[in-house]
Amino acid sequence: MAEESDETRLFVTNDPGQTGPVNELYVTLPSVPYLAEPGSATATSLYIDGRWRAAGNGRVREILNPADASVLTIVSEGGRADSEEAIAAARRAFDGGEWPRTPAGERGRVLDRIADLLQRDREEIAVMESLDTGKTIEEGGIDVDDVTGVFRYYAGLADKDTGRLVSAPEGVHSKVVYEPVGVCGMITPWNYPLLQLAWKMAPALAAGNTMVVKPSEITPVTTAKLVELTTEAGVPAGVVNLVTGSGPDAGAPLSEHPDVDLISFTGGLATGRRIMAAASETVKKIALELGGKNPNIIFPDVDLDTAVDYALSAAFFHSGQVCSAGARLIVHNDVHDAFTTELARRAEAIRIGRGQDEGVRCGPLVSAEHRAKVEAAVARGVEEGARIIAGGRRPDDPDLAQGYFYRPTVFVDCDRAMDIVQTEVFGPVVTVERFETEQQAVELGNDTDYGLSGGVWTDDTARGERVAAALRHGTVWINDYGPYFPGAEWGGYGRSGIGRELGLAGLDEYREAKHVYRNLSPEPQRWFG
Ligand code: TXE
Repeated sequence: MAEESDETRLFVTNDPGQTGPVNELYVTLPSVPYLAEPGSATATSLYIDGRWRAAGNGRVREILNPADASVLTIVSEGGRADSEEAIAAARRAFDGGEWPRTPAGERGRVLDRIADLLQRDREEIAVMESLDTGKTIEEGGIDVDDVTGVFRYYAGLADKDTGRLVSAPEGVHSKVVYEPVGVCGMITPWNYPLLQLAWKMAPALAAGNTMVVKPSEITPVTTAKLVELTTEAGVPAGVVNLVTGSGPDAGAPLSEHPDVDLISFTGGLATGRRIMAAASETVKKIALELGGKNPNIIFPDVDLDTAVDYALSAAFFHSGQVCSAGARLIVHNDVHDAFTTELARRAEAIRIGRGQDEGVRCGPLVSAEHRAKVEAAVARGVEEGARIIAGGRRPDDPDLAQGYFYRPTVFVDCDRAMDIVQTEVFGPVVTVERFETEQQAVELGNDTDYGLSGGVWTDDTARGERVAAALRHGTVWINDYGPYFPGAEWGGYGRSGIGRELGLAGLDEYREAKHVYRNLSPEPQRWFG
């Protein structure tokens, strides 16, 4: 095999005893006890008050590999009663437990340990994420590294800014202190299960909160793994609780229950609205990230080869199942034809297949239901008069017939009023509109109900800055597309959501500011005589 190479090679196997040369890593699923063997009638993937256990009603769910529809593992299908138990455990751990009272620096050290453990198990987690979501193992590894960085960032931040003295009159001592919000509900989607949870969990833990986590019912695998790592790192029982199960059964109680103080949700607009409405009953704090339809503006003065290259990644990375995907290209008239011809040529050449296979760049879509939604959106686009110049179909390869694959698709002749231009498809589908002037480009870029992110490509520095300033989006990339940093806030204008994740604001979401005022020598005021 590859003995001469220093690189570790990964193999997925069903045989738990399988071993090979030192640089070959064999990963089995389930390799952790809470993920049950395919075919099992029981599973213990709920984690409540420091104990892995089955759903109260004993129900289980099959988790499918989107590349071939085979059963990867069996997890517990938690329901309302399980979520209520998890909320009660988190409440106890907050009201009387040690975590909120642990010095912030010590909490930071625990977060650092979580980061160490993520790196220790990097390869295993990358494979788990790849098998569960369909993304490539390489992308899974990138996710683990990004998430490690997020835990390290909040580990460092935990004790850096815990309050401040406030200017006050003589004889008064006045300070603002930051305290954890309380019990946090965290509901996450299926496209970046590990990453989306880490963006919530790391700052919430750093600030001293307790939590109940509800991952997407179709991709719970790495969430369970991360929860396990938090325990290994020293997070006390009851602080992190996990309920696997459906949105309406296991998720809804988190947004409704009076003992939950904050709900943080990443997912679709329709569910976000439901959660916001439910949370209003008890006036919870809410943080919502609800996706986008993100413009990527191409001026004619850029190197087209580079711009096409980045446009492909922006649109088709993780098969377009990315909230910040550059799904809406806005291309200057002068370069439109050359740009789209090259874009289509390269889109047709993208290798799609199983995320575990060497050289694959696009894996399957996450589920049969989701592919059906993408196909319906493409059909609507055609009806509206947009023209497909690449993709628009499932792959021909018979080896991929059982999986939920869809070819990268490029639409031209698009108009801003079209549904395919305005509605988030969340698949490998990009639309192209034309513009002539800078003002038109900005108008089109802002002509969306969303406002999550956008890109602008130009060699003119001043123009790049002008357009970035004018775009009403939470992140704008100039001559790039996609990078984020743990220290830079992430979130949306408009219907892309409420609040920010990452950065300083990402920590503030999970803190209450309390003003403590002390009168050093109180004397009667005689206001009432
Ligand atoms: O997401 P849902 P879906 C977009 C994308 C996609 C669309 C729908 O356009 O096509 O959303 O995807 C939980 N109370 N994004 O239906 O329903 C659910 O169990 C509480 C953008 O798969 O939003 C899961 O854990 N929770 C996005 C989570 O909500 C409920 C990423 C997200 O699922 C619930 C994914 C309820 N009533 C999809 N109903 C992004 N912003 O990145 C469902 N859930």
